[in-house]
Amino acid sequence: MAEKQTEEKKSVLPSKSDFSEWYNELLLAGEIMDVRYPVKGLYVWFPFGFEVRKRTYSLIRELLDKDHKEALFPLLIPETEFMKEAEHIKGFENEVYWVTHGGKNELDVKLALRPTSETAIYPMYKVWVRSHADLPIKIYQIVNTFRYETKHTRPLIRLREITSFKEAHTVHATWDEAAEQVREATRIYQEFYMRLAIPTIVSKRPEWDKFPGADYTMAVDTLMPDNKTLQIGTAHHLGSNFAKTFDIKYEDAKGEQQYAHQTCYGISERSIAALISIHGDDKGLVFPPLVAPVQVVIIPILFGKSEEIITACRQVRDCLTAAGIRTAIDESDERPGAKYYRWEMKGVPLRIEIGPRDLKNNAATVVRRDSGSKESIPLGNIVEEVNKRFRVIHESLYERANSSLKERIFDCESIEEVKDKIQGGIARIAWCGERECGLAMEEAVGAGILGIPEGDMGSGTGNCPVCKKETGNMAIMARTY
Ligand code: A5A
Ligand code: ZN
Repeated sequence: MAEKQTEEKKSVLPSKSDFSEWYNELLLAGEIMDVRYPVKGLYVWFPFGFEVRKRTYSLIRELLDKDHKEALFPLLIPETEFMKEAEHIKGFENEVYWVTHGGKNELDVKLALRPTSETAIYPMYKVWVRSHADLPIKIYQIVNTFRYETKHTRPLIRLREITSFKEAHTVHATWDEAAEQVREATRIYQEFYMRLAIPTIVSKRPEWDKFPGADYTMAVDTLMPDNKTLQIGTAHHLGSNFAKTFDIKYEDAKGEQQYAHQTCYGISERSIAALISIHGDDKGLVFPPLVAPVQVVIIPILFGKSEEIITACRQVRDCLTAAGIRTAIDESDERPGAKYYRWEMKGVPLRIEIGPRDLKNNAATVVRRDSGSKESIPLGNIVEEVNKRFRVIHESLYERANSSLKERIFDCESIEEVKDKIQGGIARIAWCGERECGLAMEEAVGAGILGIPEGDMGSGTGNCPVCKKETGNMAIMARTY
């Protein structure tokens, strides 16, 4: 009977090959998000999901805190400020929620719920920036933002309330310094995603797809299991566009007034969408040890008299906990199989089983969540053995994700080939870089150009499929979220 119930439970999660169904079910079964909140595009973090968020965001905080300061600006932006930067307005006006009333009174000046915070932060930067000695300024905040998205909303991926918007806003003396900061931002994001074992591609967005008000946009993308790319971070060079509208000036060494140069860069809970989608499997969540809420679960294997085994399990738990390893012990009355199932769903990287035979050998059995592989390890060395496996698990998760990405990048020579290949991932094709050719390519393919990637992936030789000119630039195209 117990066996049968477990079997039935196992069928809750659809196979990952049916990605969309699998993703939706996993959010609930893995207790990440509850999608039943009665407003479209707004979702609820379960405590377990929120813990994943907390651990994930502590990684980005750690990276930023090296030379950024965390601050907090208001959620409400007066219409008068919001309407200052023409390009920015054009980009966001259809996505803004407006607060028009205070109680029954109509407000004199409408207030926007921030869709992003340039227009909340930069009026303050105008006051804060005085001299070149005040620069650079590097501030970030982690907040909720609101976007009235009209495309299909999806938990963690396209939200109307983005709950975990990490946005950094920097101010520099020169355009070149700001450009260096944009490079630094993409390096930080790549490092962040490395720690989540997620492979990324960095590319410069085509000029028609840049952030409203920016000189240019660099984007970080990853490839999801359903062969569509997800933009999981962006860094924008704002030039002095906002500095001019918000009058952000500094006095240079010669005593002359200069407009400042700015950047901003952001990520959201899409990072967690990528984390669970890329590593998860048919049994549920799979977490890299760095972010797993529970890193090790200990399951006592009991036959009859069990005192000794329970004691050994608790000793191991205490030992691992003392070493800073997040450890749980499952002493419930369920059968081991049911326990395995539950902790596998939760993505726990390592399971330790201790039964009579293990104890006799002064050993434990460890099972890796990512590969299912089983080994016997000596109890004497448990902390070291566990930490060693954490490193191996992290590396193999990254390797597996990275080969899966590489296998789904296809070199193409014609539009027809691109159309065919993007069903299976990312198409790489020569592009002269001209706007007209790029737009024609997007139109013909029915999908976007992500950009010309950094590094080797962005260079090669070929002819632009539209104007036929020879070029050394390779662009990547994909179906996107
Ligand atoms: N101020 C800058 C940083 C900005 O707003 N940039 S952005 O519009 O590109 O957003 C930053 C990142 O947030 C995007 O790269 C994307 O990963 C994420 N994002 C944007 N809209 C989102 C939405 N509706 N739901 C979830 N994530 C979103
Ligand atoms: Zn061309």
